[in-house]
Amino acid sequence: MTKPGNTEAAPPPLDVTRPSAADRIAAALAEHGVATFEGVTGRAALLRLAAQLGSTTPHPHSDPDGVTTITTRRAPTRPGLAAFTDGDLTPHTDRSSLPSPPAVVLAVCARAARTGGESVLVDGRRVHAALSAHAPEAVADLSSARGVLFGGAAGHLGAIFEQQADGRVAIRLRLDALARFSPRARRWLPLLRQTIRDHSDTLTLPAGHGYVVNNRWWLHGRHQFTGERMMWRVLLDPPSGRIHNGFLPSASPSQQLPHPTMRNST
Ligand SMILES: O=C(O)CCC(=O)C(=O)O
Repeated sequence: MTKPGNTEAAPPPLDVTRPSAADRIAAALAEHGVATFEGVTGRAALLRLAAQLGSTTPHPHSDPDGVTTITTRRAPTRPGLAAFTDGDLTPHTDRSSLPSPPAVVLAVCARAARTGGESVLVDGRRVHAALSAHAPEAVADLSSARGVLFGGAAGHLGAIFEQQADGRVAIRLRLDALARFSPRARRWLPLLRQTIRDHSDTLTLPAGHGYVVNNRWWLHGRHQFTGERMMWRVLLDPPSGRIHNGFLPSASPSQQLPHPTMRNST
C-alpha cells in the first residue's frame, strides 16, 4: 500500500495452492469487489483458478483459451492499445464499449518489470462517495445516460455511474481517446481524474501474484515500466447471482467506508 491515508491492515494475498483458496477469493470478491492472491505457478494454474471463479469470456486480443498476454507488443498506432505498450494505463473498466462489460477481471503477473509496472486499483465506491460529498453536481452529470460514448461510433452511449434497479451503482470508465464526453460530463474530468488519483492503491506484483476485481466496482490500471514485464488477463462471468453489478453507494457521503486496503504485496 503506498498511500499514507489508508492505515487499515491489508489482508495478505490468498495462496491459491491452499485448499478452498478459490472459495475464499470468490467470497472476498463478492464482499469487497477485490481480492489479491499468490501462488499461480503458470498458465495452467491461472486457467484452473479462472475456471473456479467463473466462465471465461473472450476478448479480441485473447488466445483461444481466453487468456490475453499483456506485453509490449507494438507501438500504439491506434487508440485503445495502450495496454500493449510500456506506458501508464489509466484506471479503467474493461470492455467499456459493450452494453454489458464482463463482471470480473482476473490479472496475474507472469514476469515482473525491471522498474515500475505497479498495478493500480481504484475503489469506485470511494470515488463515488468522495464526489457525492464534495461535488454532487458532478455525480449527477456523470450519471447521465447520454454522458459518454465509450469505444467510438459503434460503442456504448452511457454513464460513468450507472444507477441499477437494486440500488447499486455500476462504474464504467475509460479516459483514453476512445471516450467522448458530453459537455456536461467533460467539465468534471479534471476533478474525476484527481479523485481517482486520491483513491488509487498500488500493488507491486511479483511473478505468480495477481488480483481479481469486480469490473463494475473497481477500476484497474498500471504504471509505466521498463523491462520485459508480462501479465496475463482473463475476463470472467461468475455464476449468476454471485457477483453484483456494481457497489452499494455509502448511505451518507461522508461515511467512512470499510475497505480492504491494498498494500504493496512485496
Ligand atoms: O498491464 C496491466 O497490468 C493491466 C492491463 C490492463 O489493465 C488491461 O489490459 O485492461
